[in-house]
Amino acid sequence: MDEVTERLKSTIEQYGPNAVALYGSGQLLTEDYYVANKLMKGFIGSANMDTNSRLCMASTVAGQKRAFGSDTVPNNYQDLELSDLLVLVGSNTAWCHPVLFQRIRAMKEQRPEMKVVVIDPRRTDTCDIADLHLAIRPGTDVLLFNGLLAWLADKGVLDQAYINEHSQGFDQALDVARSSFSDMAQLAEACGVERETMTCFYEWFTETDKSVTAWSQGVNQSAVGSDKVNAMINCHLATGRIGKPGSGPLSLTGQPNAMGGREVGGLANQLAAHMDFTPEDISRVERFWDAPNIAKAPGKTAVDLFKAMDSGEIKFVWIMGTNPVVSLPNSNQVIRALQKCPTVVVSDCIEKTDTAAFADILLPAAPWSEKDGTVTNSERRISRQRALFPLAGEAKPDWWIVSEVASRLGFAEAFNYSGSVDIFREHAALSGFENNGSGRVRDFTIAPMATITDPEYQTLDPFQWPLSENAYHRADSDSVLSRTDSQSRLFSDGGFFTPNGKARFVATHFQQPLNAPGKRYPLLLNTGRVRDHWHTMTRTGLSPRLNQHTDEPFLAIHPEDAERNRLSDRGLCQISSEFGKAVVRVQISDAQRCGEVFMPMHWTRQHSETGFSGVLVNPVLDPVSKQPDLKFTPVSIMPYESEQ
Ligand SMILES: Nc1nc2c(c(=O)[nH]1)N[C@H]1C(S)=C(S)[C@@H](COP(=O)(O)OP(=O)(O)OC[C@H]3O[C@@H](n4cnc5c(=O)[nH]c(N)nc54)[C@H](O)[C@@H]3O)O[C@H]1N2
Ligand SMILES: Nc1nc2c(c(=O)[nH]1)N[C@H]1C(S)=C(S)[C@@H](COP(=O)(O)OP(=O)(O)OC[C@H]3O[C@@H](n4cnc5c(=O)[nH]c(N)nc54)[C@H](O)[C@@H]3O)O[C@H]1N2
Ligand SMILES: [Mo]
Repeated sequence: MDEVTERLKSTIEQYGPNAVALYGSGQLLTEDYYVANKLMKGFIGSANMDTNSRLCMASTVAGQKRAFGSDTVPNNYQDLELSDLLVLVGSNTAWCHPVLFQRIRAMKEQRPEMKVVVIDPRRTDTCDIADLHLAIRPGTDVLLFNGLLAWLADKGVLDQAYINEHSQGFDQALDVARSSFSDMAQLAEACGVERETMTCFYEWFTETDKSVTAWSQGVNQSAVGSDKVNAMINCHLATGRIGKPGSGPLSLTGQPNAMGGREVGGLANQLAAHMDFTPEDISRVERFWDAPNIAKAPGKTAVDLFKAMDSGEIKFVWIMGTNPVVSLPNSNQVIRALQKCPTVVVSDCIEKTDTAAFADILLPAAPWSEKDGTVTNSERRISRQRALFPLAGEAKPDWWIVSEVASRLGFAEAFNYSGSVDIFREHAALSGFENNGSGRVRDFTIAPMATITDPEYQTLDPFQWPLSENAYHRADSDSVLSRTDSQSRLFSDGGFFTPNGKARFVATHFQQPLNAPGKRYPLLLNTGRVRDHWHTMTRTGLSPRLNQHTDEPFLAIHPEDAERNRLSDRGLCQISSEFGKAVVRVQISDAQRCGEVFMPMHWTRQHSETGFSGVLVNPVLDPVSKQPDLKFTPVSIMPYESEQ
């Protein structure tokens, strides 16, 4: 602790606060995240704190803020079950949100009229429940939804009253949508699907007003991810299908606390509690924290943060609950950056990881099952996580480690927490601070929780935000809180968080990819998940049973591409991109489109010397959200002969 503190102090003294960075994770609990963000942005005085949510949710955050003026998911999980048409875009729900998938499957069995459409270049296990699968050309989602908007206008199913009363910018969005294709035949061709398949989807969307569009990384992890989000939201705003039972847009978050991190300001362009770097918000947070040194402008986002380490601008980094050597694009640059950075502190619950290998100081953090706090899921529902086991060895909760360093830096008073409940109360108080009608009101509030007692926190049931003053009431002075609303939805009657209260249509121009396959790298590499591994396998890799489903890294490739490249099933192949090389086993599969290959993101140097996809992936970013396009890298492939 002293060493971390000394190095932090001397870096700040010598080079200023912006030479320091913190890189966090959607696997931290809200309380951990709150404290880390407070230390960086309020006390160290730099907004160079970003999180792996930049690789995960940033495009949804950007898209929702553009449309709604706030990072709000308007609907609930229940709406998936109430919908007549569920559109899953870029989401392998069966493998990645298995609990939700089982709910959808069960409901579909009960309600045969419910239709499911899957939009994914690959035929995944999610297609098992699909009535229609659109195996679109990667990156063409904007075009597909621009086409849908134009179709809805042509069929006269717009909700003109909703558009007039609650939105702005519709005409321009429709003009741009129309101008992005010439006719249905050309549109289908550009999206790489049969015309009949496409129009069937459009017809189904026209026929029912109970439609939910849910999406995940096939949307977010894209050079045009924010536009994909807005192209989908545009269709929902135009039909008034938002925040209603069984209809609305629904972003499926990835990590356990990818939403909670956004609530406390984990991203470099957020300050705290859904506040940004406006003069009013800066002043408000500064006063609330009594912060001596509040950051005044956004900091560096994930990929740029590591670039700044590579160029020597950042000289101290604290990595908490994430494994960037594996999960960031262009890993060779990440490795170079960590080698150059004079101080690398890593907090992890596992000793040996690809990132921990570069740590000057490795801190033992308590993981899930040993720590205590809250997380927020995709439907704005905050749940308690409770420790099941005592802390192992010297491990400590992340909030404790950060608070301890903060105290040693001289900020003991502001970080004097006796447990996660103290932090939760403070976080709740900040959410309600100057947020009751004076000035611009913020969507995120759990204000009544500011006075929650210790026993109430221990037994707290899951609840959704926003939590207005009257949503909860105390049955008597010292008993538990009783819940009065079980499902909350927003925006069905407008009430957006933009300056004039109206939602914004965003004109989404269709753009050709920057980094397209060509002569040298003719195939397109898509990366993602397998059923039984979690991310960089630091934990699932330890379980023999979980290793059975997929026991080694692979490259899925269409039979024609395999033949053209002289690859045989189960043989080895070498994959090359402009950024690096990998060697893995070939898996010939007609679930792939021709010209496109898929490789899992999970394997690391701890498990496989050569089967690691991060070295290949290009660091192409969405210009709005700064989220990297992890699904679209040009590569070349050849058989690999081992030298023996
Ligand atoms: N088993 C398992 N479950 C997990 C995780 C895990 O590691 N393992 N991680 C969790 C996390 S953090 C996340 S973010 C979620 C991610 O959950 P998902 O987003 O469902 O998972 P991915 O496999 O990353 O990608 C989803 C799909 O996007 C498709 N796709 C690629 N390009 C495009 C495109 O241009 N358009 C469209 N429409 N689709 C495209 C891919 O083919 C892929 O099938 O999963 C969570 N759940
Ligand atoms: N090529 C490619 N890359 C991707 C993606 C992709 O689809 N393709 N997906 C991206 C997405 S959506 C995500 S979310 C990221 C995920 O990428 P990472 O965040 O890098 O992956 P994890 O393996 O979850 O890393 C979590 C680390 O924190 C440790 N840990 C677990 N719990 C705790 C805790 O409570 N405290 C602390 N201090 N440490 C803990 C784990 O041991 C592990 O080392 O990957 C991104 N990278
Ligand atoms: Mo994620």
